[in-house]
Amino acid sequence: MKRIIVGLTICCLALWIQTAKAATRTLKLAHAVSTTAPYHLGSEKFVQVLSERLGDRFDIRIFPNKQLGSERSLVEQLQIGTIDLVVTSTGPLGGFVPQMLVVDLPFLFRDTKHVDHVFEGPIGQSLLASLEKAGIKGLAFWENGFRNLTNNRRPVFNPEDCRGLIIRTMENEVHLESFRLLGANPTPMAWGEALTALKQGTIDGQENPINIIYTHGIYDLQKYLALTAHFYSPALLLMNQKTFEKLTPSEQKTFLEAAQIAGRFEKEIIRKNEAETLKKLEDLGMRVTLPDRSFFRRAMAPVYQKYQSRFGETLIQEILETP
Ligand code: EAX
Repeated sequence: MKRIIVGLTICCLALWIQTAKAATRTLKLAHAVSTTAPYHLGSEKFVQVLSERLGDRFDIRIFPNKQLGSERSLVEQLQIGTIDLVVTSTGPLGGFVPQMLVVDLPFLFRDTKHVDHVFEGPIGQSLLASLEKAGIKGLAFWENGFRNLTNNRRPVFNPEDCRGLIIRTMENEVHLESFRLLGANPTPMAWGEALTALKQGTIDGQENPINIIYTHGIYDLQKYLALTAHFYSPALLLMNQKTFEKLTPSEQKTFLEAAQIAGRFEKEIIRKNEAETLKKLEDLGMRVTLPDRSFFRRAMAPVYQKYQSRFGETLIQEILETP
């Protein structure tokens, strides 16, 4: 009799564990940068915070380094739900939600303090909300950083030095137009294709934040680095809207909080390492120039006239006037 009770208890326990395990929901998180880059470190932080707060209710599988595709492709897969979460720059997002292009305007953001005031305030919230009409839940703004220009042809001190350079840009019409105004020859491509093109020498240059230039070995492929900081490039942790809506209200709150915590962690990594990483790039042989950014700002300014009718002059003014 005792044996039967013990046997039954073991069976019930095994069944309970099986059921509990079955309740674990697997979610796929993807990004298109290396596993040493801040997006990846931020993704690991996000998973850690969720696990601390929700135990093993969710199994978040991270697919790094373009394993599941380029940033634009990852957002397309997110929309149809084959990927649940994506970390991406806003670069390709203008193709999904046109008003996101506003953040890609040249010299729109003064510094990281201005960036945080905009994206942690009502403007940031309204931009996140604008993603929902595309089936995308923006969990939080993270950071890619201020973008700088690299090339293999010449040191860059002013816009004239960019004339004729074949520069890869993200698939972003504001970025393309801005570089055309410098007299460069911009060509849009996904990040993976850009790395191949740099290796093959079919383009002269590219532009990216210091952390991307370092974590993707651009110092081995490009000689000159001009600290133009011509665009601020936000990043986002995105979730498929329907998958987010399937979460309980408490789980949704936890996902949003974990995204914010991981975003602050990711930004801090970028910002506290910027000076040290720049020094490493110089030690690795890159010749760094400090152009007068006002010349670039003036040369790129006409792009505002072209796009403010799209986003509304008010939004641009609100961003510029944010302290
Ligand atoms: O999001 O494509 C780019 O240049 C991005 O800055 C990079 O993939 C990180």
